Amino acid sequence: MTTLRHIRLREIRLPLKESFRISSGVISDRRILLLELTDVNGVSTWSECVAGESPNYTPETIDTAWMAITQWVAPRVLGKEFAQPGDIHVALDKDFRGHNMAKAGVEMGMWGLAATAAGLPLGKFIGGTRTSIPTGISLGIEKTPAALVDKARAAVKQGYRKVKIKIMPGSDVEFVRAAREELGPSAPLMADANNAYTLDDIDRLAQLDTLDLMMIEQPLAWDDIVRHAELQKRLETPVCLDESITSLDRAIDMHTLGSGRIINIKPGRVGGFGPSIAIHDFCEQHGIPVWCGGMFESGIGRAYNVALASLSNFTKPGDVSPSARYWARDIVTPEWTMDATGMVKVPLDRPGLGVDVDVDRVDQLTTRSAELGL
Ligand code: OSB
Ligand code: MG
Repeated sequence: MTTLRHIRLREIRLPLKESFRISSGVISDRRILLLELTDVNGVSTWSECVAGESPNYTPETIDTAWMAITQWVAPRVLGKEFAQPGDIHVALDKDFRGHNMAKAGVEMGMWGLAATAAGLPLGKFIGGTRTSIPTGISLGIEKTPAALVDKARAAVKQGYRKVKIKIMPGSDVEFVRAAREELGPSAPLMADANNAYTLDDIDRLAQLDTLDLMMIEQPLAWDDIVRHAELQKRLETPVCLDESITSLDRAIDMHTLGSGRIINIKPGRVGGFGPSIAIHDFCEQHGIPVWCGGMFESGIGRAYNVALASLSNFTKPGDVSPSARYWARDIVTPEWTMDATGMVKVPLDRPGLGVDVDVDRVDQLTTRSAELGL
C-alpha cells in the first residue's frame, strides 16, 4: 500500500566528462530531472526522469516532462492509495496519451518507495535474481575510425562485455570494420543507428551484416515496426529495437511481424517498471533476449536500471556503465563501479535503491525546483 504525499522536482546540471554524438544529435551538459517522493508515512526516495534536452530520441524533453508531471501526472497520484506500484498505470493512462518518461519518473519512484517501505532491495522487490549485471559500453560517433578503435580497444581492456558503436551514414561500415579488424573475430561488437537509415540503404546495412555483430540497434525510423520486419528478413544479424518499443503491445507487434530478435528495454521509454516487467516477461516466454539500455542517467537512474536488469531474461549486457564513464563525480555514494570482468554488482545489502544521494551536492547543482502536494 503506497500513498504519495509530496513530490519535489528538481533540475540539475551535470556535465558529461566528454560530449557524445549519436546520429540525431550531440549531448554534453546533461540537464537531469530528479524527483524526491515522500509517502504519507514520511518514507521518501529519489527517482529520475530520463527525458533529454531536445526531442531527438523520443518526442519528450525535460521541459515537457516537467510540465506533464506538474499538470497531469502528480495530480493523478498524490493522495491516492495504490495497493501496488504497478496499479498507478490505471490512474496514469486513462485519457492521457504518451509522456512515458514523465509517467515513468513518478511510477519508478513508487516502486522505489514500496521497496524501501518493505525493507527490500529494489532488485529483489521486483523479483530479480541476478547478483551482478554484465555490462556494455556505448561509444559515440568519432571523427575517424582510428579514434573509435582507440576507444573500443580501451573498453575491451577495461572488461566491458559489449561494445556498442554509434553509426550514421558516412560513419558506419569503415568504422565498425576497423574495430572488428583491430579487436579480432571474438570481440563483442554491435552497432546503434538511432534511426539514421531507410530501406533504400539496404546495401550499406548488408555490409554491416558481414561483420559478425551481436545485433544492429534501431536502424530505421524511431516509430517503425513494419519496415524493420522487411529489413530483418534480409539480414542475418539480429535487429534490436529501442525507440520503436514504447509498450508491451509494440513488443508483441515486433514478435508477430518479425521486426527484430532482441529488445533494448529502457524503463523511461516504456512508462516505467510495470511495462518494463511486462515486456521482459513476454520476451522471456517467447525466447527473445533483452538488455537494459541507458540514457546517461545519474547514479539515481542507474540504481533503477541495475535493479531492473537483475531480472532473469536480461541475458545480454546492458548499457549500465559505471559512474566514472560519465561523470567527474556522481551524485550518489557509493558511486557505481564495474569490476575487471565487466560486471556491475546489484546492491542487495540494504533496502531501496542501494545508494545514498549526496543531497548537498544535488543542492549545489540544482537550477530549479518545485514542490507538488502538501
Ligand atoms: O540509443 O541507446 C541509445 C543515449 C541517449 C539516447 C539514446 C541512446 C543512448 C545511449 C547511451 O546509447 C547509453 C548509456 O547511457 O551509456
Ligand atoms: Mg539505442
